[in-house]
Formats: sequence, C-alpha cells, structure tokens
Amino acid sequence: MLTLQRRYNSKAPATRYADSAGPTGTTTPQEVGLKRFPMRALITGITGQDGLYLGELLLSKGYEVFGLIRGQSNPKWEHVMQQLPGVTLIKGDITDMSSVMRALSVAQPDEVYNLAAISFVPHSWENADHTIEVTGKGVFNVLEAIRIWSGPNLDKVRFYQASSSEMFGKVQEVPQRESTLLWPRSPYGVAKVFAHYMTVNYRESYGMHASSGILFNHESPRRGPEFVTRKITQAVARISLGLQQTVSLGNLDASRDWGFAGDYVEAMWLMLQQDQADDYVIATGETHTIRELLEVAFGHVGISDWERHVTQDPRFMRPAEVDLLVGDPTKARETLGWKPKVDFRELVQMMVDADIEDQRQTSR
Ligand code: G4F
Repeated sequence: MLTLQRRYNSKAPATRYADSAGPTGTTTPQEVGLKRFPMRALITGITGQDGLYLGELLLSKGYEVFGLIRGQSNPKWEHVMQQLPGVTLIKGDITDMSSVMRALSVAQPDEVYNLAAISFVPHSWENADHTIEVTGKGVFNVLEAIRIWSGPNLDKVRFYQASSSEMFGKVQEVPQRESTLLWPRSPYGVAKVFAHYMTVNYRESYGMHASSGILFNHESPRRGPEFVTRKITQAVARISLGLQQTVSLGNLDASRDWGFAGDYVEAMWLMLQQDQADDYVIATGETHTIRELLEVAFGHVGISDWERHVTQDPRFMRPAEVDLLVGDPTKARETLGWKPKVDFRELVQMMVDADIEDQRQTSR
C-alpha cells in the first residue's frame, strides 16, 4: 500500500515521500500536493558497488533514477543498464562543473547522491593530485552546481555526500562518532575531509539540505577485488575449488568495522528524508582484524589452518596505516531508525558463497 506524506502538511511526520511500498504505476512526473511524484534522483558514481545498490533501492521505491557516468565509451555503461533497468545514464564527470550542471538540467533531481570518488586508498598515494581533484574538489563542483542551478529555491534539491571513516585515520577516540576529531592518514582521507567540510559549509552558509554519511567499510559480492574483503573471499573460493594455493596480503592486524553495502545505502536514503540535514556515522559498532576475516572466510569452506594459504608481501603495506576503526552508530539508530541487518559472519559467508558460484560459472 502506498502512503504519501506531504512535506507541507503539518500533520505529516518528518519523512516526506512515498513509503517503501514502491511505485503507484504512474511514470509521469506530476505534482502531488506540493510534492512531486515520482521523485527524481541523480546518482554520481552509479557504476560502483554503492551506486548499484542505491539505484536498486530508489527504483524499488518508485524513483526515476539518473546516473552520471564518465568517459566517451565507458565499458560499465552496459553493466549498469543490465543491473538497473529503467535507469537513465547521463555522460558527465564531477571534475567538470559544466557537465554536472547539464546533468542537473536533464535529471531535474529532487535528490543528488554524490558517491563518485577515487575510492581505493593505496591508489591515492600514487595519484594524489587526481584523488584530490575527484574525491575533494569534485564535491565542491557538485555542491556549487546545485547552488547555481537551484537559484533562489535552494530547498528544491537535497544532497548526500559519501564521507568516509578513513577521515578518522589515526583515531583520536574509540569508538568514533560524529564529533570525533578527524586525523586522516592518506591523500584519500585528506580529500574526503575537504569534501566533508565543504558539505557542512554549504549547509551552514546557504542553508542547503546537505548531509554527510560517515560510512565505515561496507562490502558485498559487488565489491571490487582490490579491496581486502573481496580479495580474500575470491581467493578462498578459488583455493576451495583447487584453482589457487595461496593469497598474498599486507597488514593482517588492521581492524575494520565491516558492514553490508546493501544496508548502508538505506541509511543514505533515510538521511535525505529528514526535515533537517545532518551528519551521521554509519557503522555496525563491531571491529574485526584481517586475521578474523581470514578465519571466518576459510572456516566457511572447511579450512581451519588458513595460515598455510596466506603469505605477506610488503607491496600491500601502506605508507601510513589506519589501525583501528570502529564506529558508534547511535545517532543513526536514534534519529534515522537505521540499524544494520547483516552481521560480519553473514557478510563474509555471503561473499564467499557468491565467489564460489562466480568461479564455477567462469570455469564452465
Ligand atoms: O579493503 P581496504 O583496501 O579498505 P580501506 O583502505 O579501509 O578503504 C575502504 O573503506 C573506507 C571506509 O573506511 C573507504 F573510504 C574507502 O574508499 C574504501 O572503501 O583495506 C582494509 C584494510 C587496510 O588496513 C589494509 O592495510 O586491509 C588491509 N590490508 C591487508 N592486506 C589490505 C591487504 N588491503 C588491501 N586492499 N589489500 C591487501 O592485500
């Protein structure tokens, strides 16, 4: 059943849209009271793990979804169209403000989710300038494009920024919360801090509905194989099928607060449904070392002596490490009503199972 909560109806609760029941069957944008339906969202970084999960979530809620996609003939174009039938892709790049302005004109969004970033931390030491350009200044471009495009009616677009727990770096408090002092340890982290405070600044200077989700590590079978979770689950799948003997890793003692990406995109959406924009830590509140990750992943395929399958290689060590991340998601739980549904063990097992299936299909 569809319930509509009108933004300007004083009796309506804080949330403002059609509930999660999804579309009414109408596909033509129209005004419902003072609020448009279906809602329109523009997602930057739609080709990534989070972009795909968020696109699915918004489509299931009846949104018209637009995605910004880079490059002249991006090979990911087809993949996105397959995964998100009904999405409209617009060529553009957050490093090019004019292309963002054009995308806003085409999409006419009610909500903009900025997920675009150079997101692989080691890459940011090798390509610091590019990382700063995309992950840092790119966010300014999107905020400024929204401000200019919206004109006097800045309230018409709500903005989400994908901030990161990597901003906590050399952690100054355990667990980390919204008020914890930021101490980034990589060019990526520094760029994210810039973007985070730009978002706060647009909220405070212009009254823009701009929120940041400080997301701790979030994973899924869609995670890129360069990240440690997927690197391990892919290797475990291949080792269990006799296709590989060992996996080479870096620091096994780092601790991360890992959650499921599918749960985390729901928090992004919830942030934009609040009357007031704000910043939220999104995390499970639990931390695990890479060793524990290895134990669960190998354990799932019946291998208890995982050490004989793991080697360490200095190539995968970082110039400066983030040793201990664990978030305090109390504010998100109390204000957004958000909590993670998939726990650490379920997440790792889900990823190993998906990789086994994937390897079987590839070797057929
Ligand atoms: O999986 P990772 O590469 O993720 P990292 O650096 O924590 O960053 C991810 O999460 C952030 C949120 O906090 C995002 F902002 C960011 O965009 C990205 O999504 O590495 C996790 C840990 C690190 O401590 C690393 O040193 O795993 C350790 N590690 C050990 N061996 C390894 C490896 N990491 C990778 N990628 N590869 C290894 O072989």
